[in-house]
Amino acid sequence: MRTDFQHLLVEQDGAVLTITMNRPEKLNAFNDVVLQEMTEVVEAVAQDDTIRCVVITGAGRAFGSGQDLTSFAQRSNTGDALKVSEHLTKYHRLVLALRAMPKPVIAAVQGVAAGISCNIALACDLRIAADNARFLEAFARIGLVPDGGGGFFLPRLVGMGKALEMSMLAEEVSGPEAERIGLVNKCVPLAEFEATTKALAYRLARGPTRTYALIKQLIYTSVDSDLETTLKLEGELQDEAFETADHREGVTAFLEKRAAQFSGK
Ligand code: LHQ
Repeated sequence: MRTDFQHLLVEQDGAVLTITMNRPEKLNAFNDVVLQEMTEVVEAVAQDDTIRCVVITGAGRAFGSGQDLTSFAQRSNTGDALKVSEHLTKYHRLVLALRAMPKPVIAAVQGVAAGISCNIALACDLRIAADNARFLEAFARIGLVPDGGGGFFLPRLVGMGKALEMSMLAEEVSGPEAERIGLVNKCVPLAEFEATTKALAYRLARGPTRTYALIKQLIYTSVDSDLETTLKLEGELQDEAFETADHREGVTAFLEKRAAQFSGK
């Protein structure tokens, strides 16, 4: 996988890959290059067995400020406007790749996460926030509906009432509040943010990776399914998990009263 990107920093340390959106002067707003580069990396990582956990974060004082509105406005002014739904299909490809990633993806959010950047964080499996985080479904401020899967993720994470409140009022939700309402898994003081993210990422990277992929499939499918269908899927996925080396290692380690050494296989 290449790592020489224009607007991303991509660093692999052991089995953890960190993708840092790197346009700090624009608060890491998504332009076409960021979107294309991010999609390229995310799709490549899915195929790379040496990577067992992915962290997505932002450089500077923000996670991301959403779609770059200057480049979008320029397009409209030059008559080069495209149908927005066509543009959104590129984001949809990224969102779907994140959800289908056969390993855990963490969004590490410090500073503002606005618009589609917020919803990219929601597409990740787990979210760590610093206490300076500001989650903003900014869309209604500019007369738009939440996109990038926001309309799907928000009610599933925080319930319909909060989802509507965040989308209609378009007010910032702080890191501590985001933890309270279930928008993020954990909010920590900014001074502990990097260490907490790292500890979680390395813990997951040492885990039973193939089983994590099956867990994602089970949980993500179940919220749109019924009990009987989910129980059937559970059986199929458990058959797969049962065959993994990590399952055998987990049981052996338990019986030998030692910590399991998972290989991700
Ligand atoms: C920006 C941006 C930005 C460009 C800050 N673009 N420069 C998808 C498909 C198609 C169409 C439309 O939408 C979408 C999805 C979306 O994501 S729509 C939502 C787009 N995002 C927004 O509406 C958020 C716009 N930004 C803001 O409201 C504020 O900048 C936030 C709340 C993010 C941060 O506020 P502050 O911390 O006060 O920072 P700031 O406003 O001073 O921004 C710093 C700089 O970053 C500033 O540039 P400057 O040259 O003045 O220093 C901003 O213009 C620039 N910037 N967001 N999205």
